[in-house]
Amino acid sequence: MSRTALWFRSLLLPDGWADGVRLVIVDGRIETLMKDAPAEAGDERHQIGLPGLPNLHSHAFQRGMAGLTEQRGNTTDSFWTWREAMYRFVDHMGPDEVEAIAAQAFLEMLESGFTRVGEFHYVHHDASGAPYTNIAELAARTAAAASETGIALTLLPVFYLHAGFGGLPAAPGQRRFINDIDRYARLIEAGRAAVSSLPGAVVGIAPHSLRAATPEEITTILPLAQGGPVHIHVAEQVKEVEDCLGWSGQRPVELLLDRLPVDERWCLVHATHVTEAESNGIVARGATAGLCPITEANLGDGLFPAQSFLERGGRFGVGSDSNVLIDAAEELRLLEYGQRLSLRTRNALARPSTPSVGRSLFDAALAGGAQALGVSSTLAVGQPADLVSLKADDTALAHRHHDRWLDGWIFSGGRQTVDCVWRAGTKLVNGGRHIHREAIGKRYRQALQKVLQAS
Ligand code: NGQ
Ligand code: ZN
Repeated sequence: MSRTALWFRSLLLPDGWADGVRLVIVDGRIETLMKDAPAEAGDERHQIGLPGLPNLHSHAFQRGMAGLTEQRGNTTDSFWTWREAMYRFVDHMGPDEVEAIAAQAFLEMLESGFTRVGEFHYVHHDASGAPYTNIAELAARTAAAASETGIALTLLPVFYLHAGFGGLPAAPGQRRFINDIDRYARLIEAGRAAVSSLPGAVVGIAPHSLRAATPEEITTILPLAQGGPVHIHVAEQVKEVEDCLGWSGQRPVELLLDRLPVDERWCLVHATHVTEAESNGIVARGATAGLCPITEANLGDGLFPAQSFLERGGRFGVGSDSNVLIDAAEELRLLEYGQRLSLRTRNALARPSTPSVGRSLFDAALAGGAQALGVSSTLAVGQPADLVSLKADDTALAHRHHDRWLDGWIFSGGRQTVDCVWRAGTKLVNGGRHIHREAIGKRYRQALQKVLQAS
C-alpha cells in the first residue's frame, strides 16, 4: 500500500476553489479530502492546485515531424500536401521509434498539465503494410510509452479502410493503417490486452473519418466499443465538406447525425465546418467537439464557431493532435483568440455565470475532455489523484488569486508556469521537469536520427 499526503493552500475542486485542502492519497486514489485544514507534519505542501486536464486527441508519432513541414514547397501548400509529408515520415518508423517518439510526446503533455491522453492510434502495420506478429504491436508500444511516462491512456485504435468518400480503395501511403472489419475486431481485442496492465486505461474505437470509413462500416464496428468512447475526425477541411456533399448530398456532420447513433460517447474531432443546424445537432446529442486549436491553426483548417456552440450548451475538450507544439494552456488560449479575431470581440468564451475566461475554458475542457475519454474528471474521494500545481512565484501569477491564476496561466504564462504533476498520486513532474526527461529525450533524439536519415 502506498500512502501520501498533499496539502494545497488553494485547490480547484468541482464546486470551486477551496483553501487549505489536505488530500490523503492511498494507492493512487483520494482517500480523504479535507477543506480549511492545516497542513500536518510530513505533508508535501503546495500553493496552487488544479485537476489534471485530459488531452482528448493525439497522434503521438507526429511529434517527430514537428517543425519539419514549415517550408514552402513547389505547389500550393495545404493540409493535403502536409499529409503527404506526414505519410513519408510514417514510412520510416519501426516499433522502437514509435515508442520513443510517443514517450517524448507524452512527457511533454505531462509537463504542460495534461494527465490523460486520448491516443487516436492509426499506424498499425509494418512498413510493407503487413501486420506485426502481435497485430497490436504498435498499440503495445504506445502503452509502454504511457507506462514509462505515467500518463493515463485512453487508447483509440483507428479503423481505416478507404482513401475517400464512397469506399474508394486505400492509397499506397495508407498501407500501414488498413484493416478490414474482421481484422479490426482482432486489433481491438489485442489492443485491450496491450493496455490491460496499465492502471486506469480505457479503450474506445475510432473510425478515422467519413473519408476512411463508410457509415455502414461504422455501424458494424460500433459494438466493439463496448460502451466506451467513439471518436471520429469530421469536417476539418472545406474540401472534405465539398467531397462529402458531392458524394452524398449531405455535409459530413449532417450525415453523421443522420446516419449514426451519435450520443454522449462520441467525440467529433475538429467539426470545424458546421452550419448552425449541425452545431445544434451536436449539442442536442450531447457529443463533445474535440477542438485542437494549435493544429487546426497550423494546418489552415478554419475556425470552429465555438462561441455560439457554447452559448447553446455545447461540450468540448481540447487535443494536441499533431503535437506540433504541446501546451495545454496554449490550446485554451488559442481557442479563445480565434474567436476574438473572427468575432472582433473580447472575452468570447466566458460562461455567463463566470466572468473569468480562463476558468470557463478550464472547467469546460476538463468536463468535456473527461467525457470524451470515458472517465470522470472529479477531484473527490475515491477518484484518482490526477493533479497539477502551478508555480506561485511565476510572474504571470503575481498578486493574483483563484480564477485569476487560471487567467494568468492561460493568457500570460503557459507550460513554464506548471510546477508539479501527479497521475494517480504519483508525482511525475517536479519543478516543471518530468522525472525521466533526460533518458526519454536522449532516446527520442536517437530515434529521430534513425527516422530522418532513412527518409
Ligand atoms: C491524421 N490529422 O490522421 O493524422 C489527420 C490527417 C487525414 C488531422 N486531421 C490525415 N489533423 O485526416 O486524412
Ligand atoms: Zn487527428
